Amino acid sequence: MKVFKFGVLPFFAVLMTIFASGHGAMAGTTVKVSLWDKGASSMDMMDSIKPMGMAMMGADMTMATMGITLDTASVAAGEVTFEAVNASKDIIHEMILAPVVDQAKGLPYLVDDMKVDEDAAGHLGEVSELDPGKSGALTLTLKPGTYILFCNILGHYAMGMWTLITVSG
Ligand SMILES: [Cu+2]
Repeated sequence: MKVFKFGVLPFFAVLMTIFASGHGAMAGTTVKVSLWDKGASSMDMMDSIKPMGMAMMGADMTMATMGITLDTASVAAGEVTFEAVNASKDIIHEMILAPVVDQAKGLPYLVDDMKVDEDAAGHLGEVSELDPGKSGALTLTLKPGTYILFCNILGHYAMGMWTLITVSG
């Protein structure tokens, strides 16, 4: 019996690893979210460009110096995990999810605060304030529809830091 004692623990470790990965595969879809910017000067154009939040007038997204990029534009309804990475070298970013009620109207925006009104936007969850290089995850059960992911650090939404994702039934 002594001979087996040494073999039991590694065997258990392998078994647990298989169980854990099998469980993960059944837990819905994963979306990889990159929160990026073009460096510390990304906010410099804040006063000279037109705001680039969703449906903001005159928005030219090609001018964006920060943004959110997803590895997929659509997912199936059900459990969805957003794995957010702050790819910036020097700026804090975050990721907030909200439903899009009317793409033409955009999100309720607090002009003086330079932020989206998160409560009025129907905020569903977030990975808040990630330091450069840090990551975090958000898991939600989503119904079919269009959703927006945005960063609500002061001024970032209007600088173009948002993207859409479609959840299909
Ligand atoms: Cu940001």
